[in-house]
Amino acid sequence: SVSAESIQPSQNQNFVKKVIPKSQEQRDRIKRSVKHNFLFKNFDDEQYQDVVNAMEEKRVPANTTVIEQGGVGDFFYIVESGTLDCFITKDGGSPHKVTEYNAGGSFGELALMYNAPRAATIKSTSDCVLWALDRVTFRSILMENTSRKRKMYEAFLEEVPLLRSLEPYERHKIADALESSYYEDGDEVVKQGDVGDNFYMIESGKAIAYKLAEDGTKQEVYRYEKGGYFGELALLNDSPRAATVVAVGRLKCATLGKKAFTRLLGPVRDILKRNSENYNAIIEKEREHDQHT
Ligand code: 1OR
Repeated sequence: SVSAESIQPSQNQNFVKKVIPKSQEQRDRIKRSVKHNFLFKNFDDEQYQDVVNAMEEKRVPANTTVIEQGGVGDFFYIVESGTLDCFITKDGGSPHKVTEYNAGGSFGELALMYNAPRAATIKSTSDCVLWALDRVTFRSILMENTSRKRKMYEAFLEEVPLLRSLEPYERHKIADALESSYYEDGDEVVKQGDVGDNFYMIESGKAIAYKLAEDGTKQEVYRYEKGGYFGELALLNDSPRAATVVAVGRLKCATLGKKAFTRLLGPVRDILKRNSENYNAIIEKEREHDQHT
């Protein structure tokens, strides 16, 4: 299993930067490929240039094994185009598919981060254009960010009831994509009627959800505390925000964008849906209550 202790980022500050010459056209393609990849967020110009310089273009035909489970970790990969499947073989079992990748996806970071054997096999399902980043550059530049975030959110994500059924690795991927946001007492985090593009989990503090009736009266419908979540409905149903959520005291939320929400919370989609049916029950109850008073 993966342990955080084996990570020593930035041990290698004076490494000789690797430069593989590239055309402007290749640089443009890399830029498009990493645009939506969280691992490349918050890079300064120099870090970004160092990473782009070190990348190597690899064209692989369909049905090529790019990474073999148990093998030695040499490269981290970013997908420019094409599709790949990821398989895991447990002791004595047969390979089962755990995930897939397409343009903008990335894989192969674990063996480089933890000096561990490859945890999975990755095989192309169509012709692919990949950008490979060597181990030294990965460890020097990409790893610091990645391991910092995984560590920062690890304890919190373990405490979120919604995510309990996920594998540790699935929570790591969520950590990569999270951003924290802060609110003061009374701030509106989401507003009823707005378009929704984020999902929120409460890291600390409290919040209350209100529904606005047509006559302008506010009705409290839900209270949240640490480990609770909101903002999923608009993303699940492509609908406007169904309620306004307001911070009670200082509030800190871990947020996921819509794309990451869809991709990373797929495994708990059923739980999200099931829980959201409770909202209707709550609102029905309130309504009945109102009618009888
Ligand atoms: P790597 O360097 O070990 C194989 O090479 C890559 O497969 C690995 O890095 C990850 O980038 C990727 N568990 C471990 N590795 C995974 C997983 C995974 N999925 C993709 N990779 N699990 C599946 C989670 C959906 C956990 C299964 C228990």
